[in-house]
Amino acid sequence: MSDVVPRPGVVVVSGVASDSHTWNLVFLQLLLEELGYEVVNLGPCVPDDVLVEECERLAPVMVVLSSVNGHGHQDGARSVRRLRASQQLVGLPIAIGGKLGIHEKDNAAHVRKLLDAGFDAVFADGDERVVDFQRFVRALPGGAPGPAVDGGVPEPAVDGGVPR
Ligand code: B12
Repeated sequence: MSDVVPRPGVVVVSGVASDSHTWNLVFLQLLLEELGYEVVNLGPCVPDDVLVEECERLAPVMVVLSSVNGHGHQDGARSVRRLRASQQLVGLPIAIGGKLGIHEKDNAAHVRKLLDAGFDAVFADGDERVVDFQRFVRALPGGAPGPAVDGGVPEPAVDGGVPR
């Protein structure tokens, strides 16, 4: 018997508009399903209009965007502004992660830009990013079963693990 406790609500997983990679999305879907969520995976290259429409229609408990092609810092900032412009989605937890740029040295700047644009959490690739993401999800209201690993929401890390 599975020990996954179902969580209420849907999580939307999506690739950003320019990004055609898909296994990152499959990975996130499986990870969130393991945490007990129902996941709607919109797939790669999702235009902002479609992302906003689907989120308004599905009323998810969280949106998770992923980008690995190096344009995440641009696509993500534009997408989250569009999501936040919707009255219905203003307070929705929205996270992004992956390879947000091309050079690791720019991660700190990309993370700051994406947080300023409206994300609740940003997980630039590096050690422990996935663990931090799991902590973030567990700490959400009605989050995954059991207490958060470290008892709270971590500060989104920047530049490969240096806390803000
Ligand atoms: C397979 C692949 C492709 C396939 C994709 C097929 C498919 N159906 O997905 C094809 C051939 C289509 C492709 C195309 C391109 N690719 Co490509 N691709 C890869 C490759 C080899 C593997 C990616 C993969 O599937 N990994 C497996 C998944 C599970 O892992 P992942 O994607 O790395 O995601 C992990 C993390 O990023 C993280 N993560 C991702 N999202 C999120 C979100 C959150 C919230 C969190 C917490 C974590 C997280 O968790 C995941 C698991 O650890 C990588 C190189 C590599 N070895 O990684 C290059 C790579 C991603 N591609 C790259 C590039 C540049 C491209 C192209 C732009 C090439 C081109 N000039 O055309 C195009 C993209 C075009 C576009 N419009 O997006 C670069 C990106 C460079 C960068 N960002 O610095 C890479 C890194 C290759 C390289 N070293 O240069 N690619």
